[in-house]
Amino acid sequence: MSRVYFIGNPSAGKSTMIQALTGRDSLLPPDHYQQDGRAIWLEELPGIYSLGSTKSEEIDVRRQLVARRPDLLVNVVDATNLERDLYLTVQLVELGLPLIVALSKQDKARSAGFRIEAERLSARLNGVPVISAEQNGAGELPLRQAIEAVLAQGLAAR
Ligand SMILES: Nc1nc2c(ncn2[C@@H]2O[C@H](COP(=O)(O)OP(=O)(O)OP(=O)(O)O)[C@@H](O)[C@H]2O)c(=O)[nH]1
Ligand SMILES: [Mg+2]
Repeated sequence: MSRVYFIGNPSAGKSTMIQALTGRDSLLPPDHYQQDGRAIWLEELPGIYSLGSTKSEEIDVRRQLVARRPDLLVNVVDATNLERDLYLTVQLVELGLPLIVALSKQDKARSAGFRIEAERLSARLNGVPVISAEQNGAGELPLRQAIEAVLAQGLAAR
C-alpha cells in the first residue's frame, strides 16, 4: 500500500483534487484507489500556510509527517495565489520527502491573465515536478501519471 498525502494552504483545492483522482466523494478522507493491484491511499492533511509555527494544525501536520511517513507528498498550489502558496512549498522542498507540486485553479488563473511556466518553476524548486491538475486533451490526468511514476521509483529503490 502506498500513502500519498495532500498538503497545502486552506482552500487550495486539496479535496477537489482528491475527488478528481478517485472519482468518488472524498470529503471524508482518507480515500484510495487501486493501481496495478496496489492500493494507493490519498489522504488530506489540514490546510496550513507554513510548517514551522506553533499553530495546532501545523503541529498536527508535522507530527503526521514524522509519525506516518508518506511515500509521497502532493503539495496543492493555488495557481491564482502562487506567491502565498509557495511559502509552504519551499519548506516542503527542504524536508526532502518525495514531493510533487500540483497546480489547482488554473481555469481561474487563466481568466485572470496569469501564465505559469511550470518547467521554470520546477527548476527553481530543485527539480520537484510541477504538474497540472487538469485533464489533458485525451481526458487523462497528468497528475495521476506523475503520482504513479514517483511511487514506482520509490518501490524500485526499496
Ligand atoms: N475555479 C476553480 N475552483 C476550484 C478548483 N479547485 C477547487 N476550487 C474551489 O476552491 C474552493 C476550495 O476547494 P477545496 O477542494 O475544498 O479546497 P481544500 O484545499 O480541500 O480546502 P480545506 O480542506 O478547507 O483547506 C471550493 O470552492 C472549490 O470549488 C479549480 O480547479 N477551479
Ligand atoms: Mg479539504
